[in-house]
Amino acid sequence: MIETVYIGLGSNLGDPVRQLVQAQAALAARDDLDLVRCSSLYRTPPMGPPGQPEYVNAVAMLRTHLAPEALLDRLQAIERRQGRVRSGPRWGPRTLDLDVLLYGRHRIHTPRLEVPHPGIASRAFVLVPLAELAPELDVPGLGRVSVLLARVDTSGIVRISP
Ligand code: A4P
Ligand code: MG
Repeated sequence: MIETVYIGLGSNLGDPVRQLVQAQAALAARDDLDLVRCSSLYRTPPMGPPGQPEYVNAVAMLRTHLAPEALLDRLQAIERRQGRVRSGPRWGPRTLDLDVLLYGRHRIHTPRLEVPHPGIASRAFVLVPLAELAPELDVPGLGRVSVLLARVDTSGIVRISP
């Protein structure tokens, strides 16, 4: 069964633009998934501990037959290859964060995965790039992306590349 999946990409350390471009290339290079489309990159104000650098965020649309946790394994391998160390504070700075935002219309609650990602509805840095790819998409349990986007504060988010 092939599913359409949306991945959130974020970085605020180690040249964030380069991190995201490299992550997109790593996704495109895999033969167990199809990178369909990527949003623009956006500069976004940090959510979390104060004083951290600005983030760069984007969303990628994939098609894959990988099961959700197998997909998460692949994403975490890419994070590790790009120097991600899981040691800092929650929501602290990171070289690369890859989140499974949506996996088809599935709702997943396991110790390793919450899908749809619990932050989707409240995070402008997710909704702005997601709306660029799929404004009409219905997020299971939450509603249409364009409607969710209209409810968040998008000030300070700047599109930095096509
Ligand atoms: N996990 C559960 N559900 C998922 C999912 N849907 N996708 C588990 C990916 N992982 C999921 O993740 C911790 C564990 O979450 C994983 O082992 C996985 O099994 P992590 O990446 O190690 O931890 P984290 O990212 O530090 O924590 P968290 O709570 O996921 O942080 P967020 O929510 O990713 O937030 N500000 C801006 N502007 N832009 C950002 O991108 N990102 C964060 C991190 C903070 N502030 C930000 C941004
Ligand atoms: Mg994460």
